[in-house]
Amino acid sequence: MKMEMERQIGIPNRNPAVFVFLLLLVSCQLCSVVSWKKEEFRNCNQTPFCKRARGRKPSSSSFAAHDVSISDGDLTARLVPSDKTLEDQDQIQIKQLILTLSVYQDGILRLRIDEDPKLDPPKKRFEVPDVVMPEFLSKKLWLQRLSTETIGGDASPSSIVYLLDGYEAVLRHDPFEVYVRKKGGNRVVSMNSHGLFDFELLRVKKDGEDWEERFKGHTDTRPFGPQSISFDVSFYDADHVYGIPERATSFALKPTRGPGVEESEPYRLFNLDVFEYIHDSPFGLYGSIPLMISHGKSRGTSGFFWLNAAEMQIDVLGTGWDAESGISLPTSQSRIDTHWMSEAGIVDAFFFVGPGPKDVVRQYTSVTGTPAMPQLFAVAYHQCRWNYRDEEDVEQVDSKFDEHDIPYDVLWLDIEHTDGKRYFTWDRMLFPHPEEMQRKLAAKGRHLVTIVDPHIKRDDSYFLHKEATEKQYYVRDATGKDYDGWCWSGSSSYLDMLRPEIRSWWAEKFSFENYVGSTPSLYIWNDMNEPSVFNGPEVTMPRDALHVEGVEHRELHNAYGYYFHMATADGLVKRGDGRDRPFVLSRAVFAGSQRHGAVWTGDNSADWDHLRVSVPMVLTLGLTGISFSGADVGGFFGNPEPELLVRWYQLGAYYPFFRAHAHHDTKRREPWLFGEKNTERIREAIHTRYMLLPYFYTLFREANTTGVPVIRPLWMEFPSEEATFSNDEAFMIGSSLLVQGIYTEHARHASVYLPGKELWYDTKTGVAYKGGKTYKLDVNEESIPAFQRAGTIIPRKDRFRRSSTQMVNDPYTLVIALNSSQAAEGELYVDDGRSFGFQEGAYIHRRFVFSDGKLTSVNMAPAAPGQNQFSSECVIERIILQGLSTGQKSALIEPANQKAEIELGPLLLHSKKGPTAITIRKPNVRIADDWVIKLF
Ligand code: NBV
Repeated sequence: MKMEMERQIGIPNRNPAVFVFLLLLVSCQLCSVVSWKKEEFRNCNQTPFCKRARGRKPSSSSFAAHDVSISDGDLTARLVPSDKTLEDQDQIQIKQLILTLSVYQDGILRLRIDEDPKLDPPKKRFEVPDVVMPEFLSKKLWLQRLSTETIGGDASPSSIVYLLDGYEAVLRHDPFEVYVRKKGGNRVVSMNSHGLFDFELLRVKKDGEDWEERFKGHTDTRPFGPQSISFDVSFYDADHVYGIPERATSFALKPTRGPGVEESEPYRLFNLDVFEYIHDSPFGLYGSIPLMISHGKSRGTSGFFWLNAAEMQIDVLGTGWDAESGISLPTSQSRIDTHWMSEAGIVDAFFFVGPGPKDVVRQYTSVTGTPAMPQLFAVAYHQCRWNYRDEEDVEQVDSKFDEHDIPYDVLWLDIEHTDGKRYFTWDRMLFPHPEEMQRKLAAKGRHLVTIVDPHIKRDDSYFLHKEATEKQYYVRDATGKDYDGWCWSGSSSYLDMLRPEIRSWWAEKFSFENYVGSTPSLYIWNDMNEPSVFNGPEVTMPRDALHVEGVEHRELHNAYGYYFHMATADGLVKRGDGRDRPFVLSRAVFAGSQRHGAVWTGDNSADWDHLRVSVPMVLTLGLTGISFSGADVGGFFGNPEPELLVRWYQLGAYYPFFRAHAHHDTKRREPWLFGEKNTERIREAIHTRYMLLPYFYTLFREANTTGVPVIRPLWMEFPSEEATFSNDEAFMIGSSLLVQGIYTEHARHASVYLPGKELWYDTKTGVAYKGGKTYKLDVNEESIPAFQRAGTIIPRKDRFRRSSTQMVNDPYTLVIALNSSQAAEGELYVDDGRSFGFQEGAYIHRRFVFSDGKLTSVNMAPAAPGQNQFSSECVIERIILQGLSTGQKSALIEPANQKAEIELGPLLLHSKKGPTAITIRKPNVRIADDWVIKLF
């Protein structure tokens, strides 16, 4: 074990004293590898800004808006404290803030509050750059007019501006409050309705002032004193709130405070490397997206996003928490109140009016960008392990997949493939021929992913460290020296990824010339980018470390990994001829990460609870823009029982990102190691994913154009069905497929709620179930329940291949499930699967419509100049029709005027029993063409 530890952390063991010291230094890290050590992390009480903010009572101080006017198309005002506790006018003068309200297309209100530059703050507060899309800024509606009136029983006037047809934004002057409401009517989202707003101004230290904060032997110098911001946000007509990943907890967020609520920690947003995280906790994990979405039966959906990268804590307040405050808000509307607290930054908040769930995700992704369009291979199955030992191991695993007829697309190499955790290098003993290894995989259409972490080994002979030191590219510590922390590579430094020129420099490192041993089939994995620092406070970088222009790490912490991910993805775009789309998997997440690649939920454990919680985790990421995500299939820590592993494959086959991964201390668990029966089940699960690749890829394109995630909560498709609002177990893939996971051992039954009024067809048996009911269904170990919604058409590719690349020319199957009007619709999106040509219109996009007894293929691609640059000879080889009530016997294809074989028979290919369906055999119509198939 000790030897293993030394190898892992690269500790020099020649000098015993140094060894003991370093061992102690990393012991916290290694203990936490064993199990979650709660005490390694701060709770709210140990976090002064959180404790202070949580202790505030409604209306304990208030600010009033003065000099409200329109300037440069925005509404602006001065916020002046009307706080009785401020002793003299000087203090009132000093505490003034500037408020700006801007309105954007599609009903988006942006609220900014910052210090007044005229009052000479000691420095500029940090505003997170490169998250808001430049296109969004051009959608600003220039406000011209302001109307002022006194609303309801208010004592002070309000200024009202137009937001969207039927909606308006309101600024009440005293005490100041901002909200969005239906024109003259009900509220949607409000801020500071309870007067919890507070804004601590930066200060210059006076003699004798002690602002230092200490935690577990670490001291935070806090040179500008406390600088936190907090306020309350209310969501109206809301039954539940969701979002604010990343954590392992229920999908609908439970209240954290209030009468009758079991008081817990607030939801924490602080990117941390939490070892062996537990499956039900408000504690923040590797990523932070400060977007909360509310949903309710009576009105629909709304959202609130605070663009701020400092530590944030959010309380969801249980009904009645404000009983003694004397504040009266409209009682005709139900409400969920929340309390947002951040350590630093400014208020830069966005209100989204919805009113549907898909409207809110569209509005949010118009601000932060829609998910990148992945290459097709990345949507297929990935095989990972810490570590595939050497080239021989890689070759064997690769050939075993073929031997066992299991498709896979990507093999992954973890940190051990490098020369002493120096990224961009290879351990040449273990991987002497990396190019050849990649070429062999590529010959079967497969790809390799290598890991590149942000900790750079402080070794003078390491080219990256040498250059970064010379160019002064590292983050500095509070004293101004290059920050030196401990990670896998031993003593390490971290690049200041906030600086665009450092990101460009980093991107260059991925060119084929610079990354020796890389070839065009190699892609990248960014781990530890929270950043994880073994000997840092809470296993991360000290908050008083310094970035460019004196930005403190505390101000941008949650976005550090985002910039790292961005620079890496950029590197893959730029390498070679710049033709291929990048693929980069990141552990740390921030708002906008969806533009740079995929995300996974980190180091989960091989147990049933972690299998279960992976669904709300992935759903939450999807709801907050990150459509391309998944959990480690099998669980990272521990050894799954075969039954758990099989269930995990069956569920994971529906995660947008589908990868098996395991810790190096676990037993090998490639799909063929658990007996013939289990291999068969896993093969079947992976094959299901491959069959559905055309459907998934179409959904990825939908996410890329609209922001609507691939994996969706049921209420995104059935917004008025209350029974779906807190369903954590089932989910939709697109709008056509409902999947119910099995989360317990030896399950023989599953309780499944099928929403809506139409039928649902079991995808394995074809049995139809009427929507609007909960069913207790028999289940076996062969698969988990999945249902196709009546009224939909799903495109598939059913032929068995080694990898997605080899399926490119394969024919399609269309599975049609008719609704009660004997109609159905579905889409198919196809492009070359790898280049950026689709952005110039090089793609096929069809809508298939079945109605009046005929199936029509309609072109959805606009007549763009590049439209003809991509074509495909692929045809549809089979059409399966479920739910046809009349007895048509023939099919006629137009315009070719040809007949196609039609067959009435059992739905299942290999079974003579069960429900029947009509199959149109070999219509062989091209997916690129317009055609109609008439049944008669
Ligand atoms: O690089 C090693 C692992 C990796 O396999 C895992 O997926 C990451 O989440 N990494 C964390 C560091 C060590 C974890 C104990």
